[in-house]
Amino acid sequence: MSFVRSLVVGVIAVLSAPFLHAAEVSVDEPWVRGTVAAQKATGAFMRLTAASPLRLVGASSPVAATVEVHEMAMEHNVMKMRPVAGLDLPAGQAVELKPGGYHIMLMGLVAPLAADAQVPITLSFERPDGSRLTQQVDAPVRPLGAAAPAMSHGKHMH
Ligand SMILES: [Cu+2]
Repeated sequence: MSFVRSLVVGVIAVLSAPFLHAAEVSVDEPWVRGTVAAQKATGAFMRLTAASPLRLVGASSPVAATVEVHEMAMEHNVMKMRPVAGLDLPAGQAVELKPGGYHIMLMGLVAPLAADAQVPITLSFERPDGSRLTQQVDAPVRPLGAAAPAMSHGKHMH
């Protein structure tokens, strides 16, 4: 009887595991920098907080042929960006992906990203045991140089 019960509990734990994993990482304030006509690449930014240690190992999006995790780093006194194999997310600690720092690079854009669009991005994470999970994010597009024009135009809108 107790064997059957522990078997049932075990099966329930296995079945519910994917649903628990869906909330393993919270994604806050995702956004993508808007692009102009000939531009083929842009960055996606967000704040990631993992409940338990995870590693961001990749991403994909239908709007871009190639998606990579990038970092900004000084190389011979020049700020450059380069792909990284992964970005560690310590448990309970918010990790910021922002302009000038880590970001998700969308390359080979299939079309310009207009300011009101939503960009679907699938994030891939790896757990310490090597297993993977993915999470879907819808990131709104912010226009290039949004802050300054929005403020200067504000007075004329009403
Ligand atoms: Cu980049």
